[in-house]
Amino acid sequence: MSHLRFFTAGESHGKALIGILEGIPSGLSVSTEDIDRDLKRRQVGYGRGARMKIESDHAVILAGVRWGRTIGSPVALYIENKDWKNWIEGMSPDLADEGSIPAVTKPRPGHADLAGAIKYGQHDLRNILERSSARETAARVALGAIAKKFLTEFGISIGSYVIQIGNIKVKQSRKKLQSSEKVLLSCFEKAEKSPVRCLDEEVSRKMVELIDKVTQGRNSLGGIFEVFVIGVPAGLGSHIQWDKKLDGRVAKALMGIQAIKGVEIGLGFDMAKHLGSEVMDEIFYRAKSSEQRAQSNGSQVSGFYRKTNNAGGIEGGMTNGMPIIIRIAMKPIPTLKKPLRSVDIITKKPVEATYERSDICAVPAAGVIGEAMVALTIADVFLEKFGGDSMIETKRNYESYFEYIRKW
Ligand code: EPS
Repeated sequence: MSHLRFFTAGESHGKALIGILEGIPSGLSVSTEDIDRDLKRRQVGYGRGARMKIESDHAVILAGVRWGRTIGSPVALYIENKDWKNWIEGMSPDLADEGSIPAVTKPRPGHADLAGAIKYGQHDLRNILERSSARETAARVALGAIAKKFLTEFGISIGSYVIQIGNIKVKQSRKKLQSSEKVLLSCFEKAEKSPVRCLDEEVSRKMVELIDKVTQGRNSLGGIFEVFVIGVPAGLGSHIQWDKKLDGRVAKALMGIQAIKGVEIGLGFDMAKHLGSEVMDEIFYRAKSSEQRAQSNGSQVSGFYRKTNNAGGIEGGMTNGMPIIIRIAMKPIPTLKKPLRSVDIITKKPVEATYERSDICAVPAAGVIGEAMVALTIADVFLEKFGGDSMIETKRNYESYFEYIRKW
């Protein structure tokens, strides 16, 4: 991140999760309701385990916001872990509580357990699994909600929807999904009503059935979701250096979410099998009246336009003014009731891997986490381009660029 910085702290069954976000200009309206809305969206979703019945996530703002507005200092917040009351001695920072619960010694294949234990010299896997747990993503979603709020001030919105769980997938053509802001928003609205955040009602029903079946079989499921960004002006990110390219930055942010194994932008891997003439988004121009230009949003203000969006809104590491479309693959959750073979880290004898209470499928929640990571990344490149220590200053800089783009 070049303009924004953020950190999270906290263990899954510790007292709380903490998030700190630095770099948001002063004067942005922020309320706990804005944050809690996304925290709630992250918690629901068919396939979640018993833990979500215990938690009801709520952000408490500790710093950086006064009388409803940011003041330019780091925004700090915490989210209480309600389950902590069952772990007071087990997760205690006090030496006197050492040994109050047995050590976890049977690493779960696919989890951070074994590699983390070797790396950090730990003989109780709890010292690894507590932080590698996806519980941490609640703090990222809370910070991402602030980034979303910031982007909304510039007409930029972010959403997501699930397109696959296990082998059940939507049949919608990629072309249709990628070209229109209206289609994307309607997919999002449908997904918000689905128990699995899927854009198709019939497919949602089949996904729920599959989750039930897999729960019976004591197994777990992964899937695929898409995150989109609309209203972005052309010119965020840059072609001039590898680490300034927006596609790379977005992919890094998304790959940093627990269990994410792949990220595609636009047509992604499918592009490889096509001829160049089939997948490049041809360029057209339509002269616009000053009235039409005034009504256009950030992405459509110039006269240039495309009829397709195979690039997923990013060319040469920069936004091109089309919606940004990212497809993300999540592996099945590695914590399984069905015993998997492992080796005890103390005795070195073959054992069945530990079963820690877990989710069966967290793809619907992962979409909301993806939105947060994309929001933080886009807010970062936005501030890189427009700067500003106060919202007034950032808006002035943005509007001057907007005026400039109108002349294209
Ligand atoms: C997780 C295991 C489960 C999930 C957790 C991630 O927690 P527990 O072990 O307490 O049942 O519910 O996700 C969350 C708590 C959350 O808020 O998303 C894991 O091992 O990664």
